[in-house]
Amino acid sequence: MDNQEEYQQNDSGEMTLEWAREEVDRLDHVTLNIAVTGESGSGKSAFVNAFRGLQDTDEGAAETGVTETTMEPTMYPHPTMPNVKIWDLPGIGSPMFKAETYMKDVKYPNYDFFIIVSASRFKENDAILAKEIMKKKKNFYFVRTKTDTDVSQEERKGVGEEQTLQKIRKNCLENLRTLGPPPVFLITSNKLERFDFPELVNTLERDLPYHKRDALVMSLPVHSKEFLDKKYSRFKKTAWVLATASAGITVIPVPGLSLAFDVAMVVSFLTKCYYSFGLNDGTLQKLSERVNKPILAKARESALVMAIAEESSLAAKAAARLGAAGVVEALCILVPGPGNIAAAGISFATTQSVLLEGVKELYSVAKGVIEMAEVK
Ligand SMILES: Nc1nc2c(ncn2[C@@H]2O[C@H](COP(=O)(O)OP(=O)(O)OP(=O)(O)O)[C@@H](O)[C@H]2O)c(=O)[nH]1
Ligand SMILES: [Mg+2]
Repeated sequence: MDNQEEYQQNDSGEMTLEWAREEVDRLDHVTLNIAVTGESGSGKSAFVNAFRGLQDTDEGAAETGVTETTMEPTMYPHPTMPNVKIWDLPGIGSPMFKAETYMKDVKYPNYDFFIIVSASRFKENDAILAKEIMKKKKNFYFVRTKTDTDVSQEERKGVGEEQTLQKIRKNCLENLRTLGPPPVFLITSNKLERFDFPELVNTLERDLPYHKRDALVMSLPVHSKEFLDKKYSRFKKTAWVLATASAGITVIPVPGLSLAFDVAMVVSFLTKCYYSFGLNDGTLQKLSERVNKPILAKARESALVMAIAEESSLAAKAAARLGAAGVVEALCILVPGPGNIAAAGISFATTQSVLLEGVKELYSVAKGVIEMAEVK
């Protein structure tokens, strides 16, 4: 304990070991439960899939297109972050879910916020639902889907995109007059980078407590360059936190244990980053097919991407990078007093640089992918 305290005193920055440990714990345990509701056929399931970075035809995707009204809340876990859960709720006003008891019936305290989806105009039930959500002091967001269809239909009549969007916004707000009116986000689940999805994400981020914000940013698919940059800065911050937390491990008086801990942590962190940046084979393969370019092959030119894809070699690479410092650490921990602090310093600097170099490499590959796919 003495050594840990000393480390904190020596650390002139804001990040103390204790703070970093709490952060790591929060990152591991943070949950995000998102409720998606709206009328049957409005595009809820397609939205749920898009939010999870899945295509409607992917394994594990929510079924779309079939006419079947959801009779009870259905949970869809995020494919790589199981603590992020999206719930497809039954529509309000259905025989089993009366407006008066809806919130209680769907177990409202479970959700962080609600997304009310509509493909055409918002109806009275949507406004009633919003009022009920407000009463329970939860946040809600109106999402108007299938905007792509409206824009192309109007274009055929010679009406420009901006004019169509204005018309839809005006119409939505008129229908939601009694509520304020609240902002409405026009989106298309087929292409999140179009229309207001980035704005919706910014708003959600602003409203969420900060540790849930990280979970949101890390779990959403990369849909724009700006969003990739946002993910990159989150992962850089996490690298700092993890390196700070791992520095405290040097006080464990078993040579080699610190290194083993660091290797496992580096592997888990970079793997998370790899999925979050959309660099896994499945995602890249689909993208390659969609834009008809060898994106997967290009990404695999990165040794780090390859190592993560083939799991086992990543641990060996991380161990090799961290190993030199590990020997010094093992020696230092046998020496009482300031030796431990020196070891913590070495461990911190090495672990941090390995994490930061890793995340930077993955970011540069992900940026290349976006450029190749010509996502704006
Ligand atoms: N063009 C376009 N089609 C969409 C969009 N969102 C959904 N759809 C299509 O609209 C149809 C209905 O979408 P679903 O996601 O199944 O709707 P739902 O609200 O889950 O329907 P229920 O589960 O029956 O209540 C499907 O054929 C989707 O492919 C969109 O943003 N753009
Ligand atoms: Mg559905």
